[in-house]
Amino acid sequence: MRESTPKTVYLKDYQLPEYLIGSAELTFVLDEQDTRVVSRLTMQKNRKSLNGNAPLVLDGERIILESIKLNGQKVTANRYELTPENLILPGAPKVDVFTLEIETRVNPKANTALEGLYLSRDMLCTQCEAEGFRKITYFLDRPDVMTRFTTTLVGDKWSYPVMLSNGNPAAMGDLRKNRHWVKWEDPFPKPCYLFALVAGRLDHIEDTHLTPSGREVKLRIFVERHDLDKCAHAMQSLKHAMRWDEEVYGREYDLDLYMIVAVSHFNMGAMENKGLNVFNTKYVLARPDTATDADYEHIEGVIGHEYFHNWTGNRITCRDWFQLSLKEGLTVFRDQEFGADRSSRAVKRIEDVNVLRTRQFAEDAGPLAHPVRPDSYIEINNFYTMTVYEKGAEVVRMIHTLLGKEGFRRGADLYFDRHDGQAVTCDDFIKAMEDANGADLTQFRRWYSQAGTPELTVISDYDGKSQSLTLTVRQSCPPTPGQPTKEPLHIPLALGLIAPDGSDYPLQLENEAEALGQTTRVLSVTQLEQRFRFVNLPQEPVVSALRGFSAPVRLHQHQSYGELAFLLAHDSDPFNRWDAGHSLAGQIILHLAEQLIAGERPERADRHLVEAYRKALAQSWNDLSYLALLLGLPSEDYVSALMKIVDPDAVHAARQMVMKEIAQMLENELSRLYEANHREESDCFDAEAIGRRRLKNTCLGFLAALDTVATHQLCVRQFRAARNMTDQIAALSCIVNSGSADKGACLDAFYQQWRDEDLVIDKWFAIQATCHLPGALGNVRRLLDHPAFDLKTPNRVRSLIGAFCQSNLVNFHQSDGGGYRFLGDHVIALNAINPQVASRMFGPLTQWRRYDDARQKLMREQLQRIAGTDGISKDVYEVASKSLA
Ligand code: 7MF
Ligand code: ZN
Repeated sequence: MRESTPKTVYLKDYQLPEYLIGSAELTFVLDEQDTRVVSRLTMQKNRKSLNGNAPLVLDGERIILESIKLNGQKVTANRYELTPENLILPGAPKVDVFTLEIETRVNPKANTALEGLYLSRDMLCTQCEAEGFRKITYFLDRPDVMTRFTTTLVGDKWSYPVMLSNGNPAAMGDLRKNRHWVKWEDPFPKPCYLFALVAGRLDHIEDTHLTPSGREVKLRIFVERHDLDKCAHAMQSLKHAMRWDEEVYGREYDLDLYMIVAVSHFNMGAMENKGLNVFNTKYVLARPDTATDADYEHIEGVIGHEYFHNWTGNRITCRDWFQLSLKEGLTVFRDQEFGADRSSRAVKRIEDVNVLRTRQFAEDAGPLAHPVRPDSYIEINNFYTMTVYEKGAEVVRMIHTLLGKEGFRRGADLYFDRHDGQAVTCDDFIKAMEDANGADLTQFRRWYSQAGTPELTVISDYDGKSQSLTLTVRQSCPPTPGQPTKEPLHIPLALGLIAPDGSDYPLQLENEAEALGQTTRVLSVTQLEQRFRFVNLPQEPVVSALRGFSAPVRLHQHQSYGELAFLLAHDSDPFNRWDAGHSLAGQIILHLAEQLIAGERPERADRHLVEAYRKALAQSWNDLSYLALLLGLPSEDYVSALMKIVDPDAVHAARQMVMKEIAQMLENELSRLYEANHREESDCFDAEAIGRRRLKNTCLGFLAALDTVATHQLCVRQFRAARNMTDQIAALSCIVNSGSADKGACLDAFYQQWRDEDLVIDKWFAIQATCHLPGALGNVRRLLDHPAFDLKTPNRVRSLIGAFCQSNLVNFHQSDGGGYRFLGDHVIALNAINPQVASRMFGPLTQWRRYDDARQKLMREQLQRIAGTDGISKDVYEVASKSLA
């Protein structure tokens, strides 16, 4: 058990900092196991703070204090106090401005939590967001303390030929004993969470970007030598992102140098440290034969995300961590739009909504539900959530929808102008949007403070006599932890009405003189119940509601299979068109699952789906990625979310049945489409080639469900001939999930081919971890002993343990609880190594209330076991205790 209950931090307790740090001159004498840090801080009392005589309380954890000097005078041990989390000078300094010089030591090699200064292979690197800087030196580790940093790195020339930090290199020189030093200056004051240093034997590629104002920016991507041939795509992505921010937001980069470093040990995706982004190798390295099309897309997205933070996060930062969505929601919205402009807008939107609806909706319906701007936390690292990021992005998107493109840009301009160089709140952002547009977002603000996914019910009533349609729209929001009741939200509801011939009606509300020619309207839903009456509709329309997924809500509409098939065939809104098919397939799978649960033996699925697919396959399409999405069946996650009590076996069996039935009924069409789009090409990455591969591999997935010798051969043929990773991995995945006799040989061949490429070996682990056949857990357990597996490497942990627990529902939930015990064991093991990774791993257990009694009991047992373990971290404690509450 924990010795004491960790303390909760509340938004309502926010107070201005009592001291500020104008500048920090840091010197690091680098060593794997004993790095010395000398920090010279220019400090002052904060005139805005109410408490002028507060003691000086610095944050610091797991560091060894050597000495302190105040204004050059040594502070003796009786004049300061050390706790596990703070260094306290009880008597406030008499003067308003003073210097503090602190010498400390840390051990990067012992730091398996990968927060603060740590070792990734031989490379020293840092991760400071949110509160990692306090593991490097004593400081005011809060985002509203913005400091000008100068960093001098001293190290061995052989071990650390490259030594990087934020800003511009200012000076360097040699020292005795084969050592050298480099001094970096960052002219922009920043919170310490944006500090970074990297040192190691690194190579780099270089390019330049010319900004509209004529600044030539050097772009460098640093990697280990053997990865130099996998950086080109990341560099192109960076250049595209820079151009996009100039064109769409009028924002350009502000230093002469932009550096990205790829490290193989990293807790998350990447980090936007000023001028020195640190990335998980997964989001930098790509070569056609090692990375899939999806990897290429993710790399561009993450490079964009971190680059866009330079304005939304770094130039303007968060006042406190409750405001995290100020930078993250906005930056995710920006990276989503960048992706939409770079490829297919419809496909990007569908992918983003899929993530939101399966992962964020589940979080919002579970014990860890919290508002986009949380009210409290125990461990801030647990609040880098789907809600803060993805729902936060949807909230920004709704503002964009309500104000329009130009209005949103005016608001953004005012926001940048008004708050540049400041640490601000979500409310400051909304205020800028309001002020620039004369808009009133008072009610809209509730999206930031109310948790839970709103339910929106749309009922339509057509009256032939008056040729009008009345829509009744109701909203409600379920209770969430700490929020039993909710106020109505301001929901932008985009919709269209489709005539029987498939064309959109021009929309005219009853109080309007004429239709304005618009076929999609955004209605503002603000009350619990509201009516909208559309007129001039000679025939009964089909309602296409929530076009483009205009609000993060659960939409309830009574639509027949026939209506859904009609929308799938005709909706002019590509998102809704896809969603109609998805929802049709989802309901048909759900119905089958319910029949299976009731002990019936359904013979076949409803014909609407096969017929709708047949129609889609007969059409000609420009955007093949879109067609691939249209044909893809909803995930087991999505179908599970539709059930009151989730039965993972039934969901899996029903989905497999539908998969197989489509393959049987449409085998010729799917085979033809497969052959028509199959090429053995290695390095073609235009949208068309990507679309072809996506469609072809979707067809292959269906055909493989037939599980015949012929389909085995088809997969093995593609696997052997593949010259790009997309085709190779798609084929291997089909093989692993089939009864193919070549399974073992293909897995071995793949391993031997790629044994030196960590990121590809991650795929090898993940593909086995997500195999839906019986026995997967046993295989996963065996793979834990594989020489390439390592609990200290987060990517490996995620590719084996994470993939099994999050993406292999049928095996993770096996009824004897083996999957739960497996996860329990590893959360406990990881807790001692890396609390952040441990705590992010057991999401699936927190959803225990959604399962049957037997599974609930087994899942709860594991949560209790975790919560009761000695030495449990704050991270894991918070998630376990909240999900049991
Ligand atoms: C795209 O947000 C979208 C989200 C924090 C770490 C990166 O830039 C970040 C960092 C976490 C979870 C998701 C993302 C990031 C982090 C992320 C990355 C790319 N400030 Br934790
Ligand atoms: Zn971010």
